[in-house]
Amino acid sequence: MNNKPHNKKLDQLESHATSSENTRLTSNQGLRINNNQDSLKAGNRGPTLMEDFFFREKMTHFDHERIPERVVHARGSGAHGVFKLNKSLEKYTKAGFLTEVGKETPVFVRFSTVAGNRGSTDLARDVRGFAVKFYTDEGNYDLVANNIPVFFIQDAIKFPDLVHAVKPEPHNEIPQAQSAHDTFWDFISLMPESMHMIMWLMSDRSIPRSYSRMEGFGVHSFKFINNEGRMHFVKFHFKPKLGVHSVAWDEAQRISGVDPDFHKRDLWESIENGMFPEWDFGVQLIPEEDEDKFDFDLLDPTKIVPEEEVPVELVGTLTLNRNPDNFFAETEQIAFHPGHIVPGIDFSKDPLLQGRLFSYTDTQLIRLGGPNFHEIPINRSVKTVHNNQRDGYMRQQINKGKVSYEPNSIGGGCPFQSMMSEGGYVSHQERVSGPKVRQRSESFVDHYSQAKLFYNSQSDYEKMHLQNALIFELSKVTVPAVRERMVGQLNFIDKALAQKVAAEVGVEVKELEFPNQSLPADSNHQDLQSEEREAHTRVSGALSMADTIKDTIKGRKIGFIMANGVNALSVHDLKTKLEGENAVVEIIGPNMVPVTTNDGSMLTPKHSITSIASVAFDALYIAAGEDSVKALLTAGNKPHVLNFINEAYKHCKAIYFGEGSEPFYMNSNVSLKKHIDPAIVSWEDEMPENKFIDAIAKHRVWHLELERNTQD
Ligand code: HDE
Repeated sequence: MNNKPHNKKLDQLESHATSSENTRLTSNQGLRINNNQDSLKAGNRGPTLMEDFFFREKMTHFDHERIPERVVHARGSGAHGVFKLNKSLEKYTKAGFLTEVGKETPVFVRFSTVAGNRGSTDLARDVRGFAVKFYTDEGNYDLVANNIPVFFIQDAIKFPDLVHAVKPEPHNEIPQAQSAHDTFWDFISLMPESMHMIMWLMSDRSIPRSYSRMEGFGVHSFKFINNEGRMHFVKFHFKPKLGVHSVAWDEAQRISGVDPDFHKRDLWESIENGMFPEWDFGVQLIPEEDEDKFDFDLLDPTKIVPEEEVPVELVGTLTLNRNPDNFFAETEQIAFHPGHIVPGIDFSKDPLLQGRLFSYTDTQLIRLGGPNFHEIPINRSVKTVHNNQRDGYMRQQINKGKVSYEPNSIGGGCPFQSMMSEGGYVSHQERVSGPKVRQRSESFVDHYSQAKLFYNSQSDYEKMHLQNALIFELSKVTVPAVRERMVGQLNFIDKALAQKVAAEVGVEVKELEFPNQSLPADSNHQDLQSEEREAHTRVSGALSMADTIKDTIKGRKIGFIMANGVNALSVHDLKTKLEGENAVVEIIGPNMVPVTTNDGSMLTPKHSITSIASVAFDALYIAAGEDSVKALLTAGNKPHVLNFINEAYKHCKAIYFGEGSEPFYMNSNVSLKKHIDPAIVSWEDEMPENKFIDAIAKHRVWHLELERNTQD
């Protein structure tokens, strides 16, 4: 623990940490316990006595171990880290952690899926939460973000409907952690405003390779306020240093069986191995006077501000460098809230954000059991807390004195309010007026242009994946009318896409008309969805993952398949080279017995060929050595090895055939198209190790997916 990073927050947490090393067992009252094996009975075959206080205490505590899981984002993984500011934003905000260059602010980040239960798979097709708690010197600031920059709905009042629709259906609690069912698509097909989000959700963004390879977005427009009181709208971004990468849908489904903790494990292991996940933190800044400059409303959370129109300015680095000591105490008990704010940052009138400002405290009250959740160690601010709030369940603070009100004279008037110049939070003054109405602004009505912008901006293979995802999901919808309505929605986005999906899900493409009940009565919403908007052919490079590939193999996991007699030198050389570039090498043997190499040395497998699958790796090496290959070709091993190779091939991964492994190359699907495939490397290639590394750095050869998966 001593070589682990330290900061103000971690030191504060340390004072709550305990370890049982070299201690004696006690009751919760500190009493030493003499027997933890048998309950107190009337005779050794007799009934248990009521008097057994230790049994009762132990069992009662156990009976109460569970708290309700989060209503959404129940499944999560978290880590500690640090946010470092590289460029001052003083011109725009007075937030201390964003103005002092070089300043390091402790953070805790929790990633999550949204729909599934706490025990569901990491690889669900779903949005990912990306919630960051900054423990700043001015109090906690929470940026409760997602890996998708827009949301399904425009008004918070629709959130319970959305969540009810996506969660397992209430009569039979099926399906778990999946949007592919009737109620979700019924709701979505009736909510044109969700179409932009649906494009993102059906893209591979919703099946990330790891948490460290996804973007984070604040979604709403927030406000920055500087020392002069000037306001800018701001959109927050986290961009992963490793690029944005995803897995294939077929692969995601396999991983859910092979390793449902795939993302949790990856995050944990990367940090334990010192390969700290890192993101650039960036902002898009829009001066107050430019609010109406766009062809969408900045307050509408179903819209992005295209990076071509307002570039993302990178100003800081987020690094996760320490795993929690205890999952429940930290990752589970952390309580985020978009309303945890610091001077220099403020909320916009986005009606989704406004509703969130109510929901998050409310949900913690039931989940964490009362109003003192801010006192749980992981939630404590590093700035000491003083106010007149008192008592309630599980109060930790011991407030001295007899004054718990304000104004007071007995307590010397303490605690004092702070002026703005002393760091007191003052809401940005904005003139707001209007009739009391339940209405949607006309400026929120264009639901398809940005859905189309996203679709247009995808590469061919990304479009194909998106289309296949829609086909997969809608094929699970049992009500034909819902499939048909959904296809009608797609028709507003891309006619060819709608046609393809319709043909596969067995419905016709029909023209849709939608009443939009929330608009003012005199609006003609059909006009607002103008033909011209639907027809545009704009693209935005930043929306395609294909454009984010970085030249690095850091953190990639390479499986070395081998058996006795493997060529020790080849294995050693390749392993050294890959690890030199910060990749992770894991040995896969026929079983868990150490492998004896051709020079007599031993290599210990991390996995056996029957206990893991190629989906757990980014690339494969079929290790050189005739004897090793011969052993892998025996009846017990061959089908497993071939399965590894064929699956990796299907998922467009890099595969390196070491010397002697020709029979595998010839017997697998690889033999069919090797000549055109830069990610298939063999002993015959020039500088095969470099070629292998280059191929891994490109992530996948998705553009060859059709060739790899069609046999002609
Ligand atoms: Fe959340 N959301 N949300 N959300 N959200 C919760 O709070 C809610 C929304 C997000 O790791 C809940 O503590 C409403 C957008 C994350 O602990 C709850 C609306 C974005 C997490 C809640 C939204 C998010 C949550 C459930 C629409 C991206 C996990 C448990 C008005 C900007 C935080 C909890 C963690 C969690 C409400 C929409 C992100 C119920 C009402 C948009 C990352 O309070």
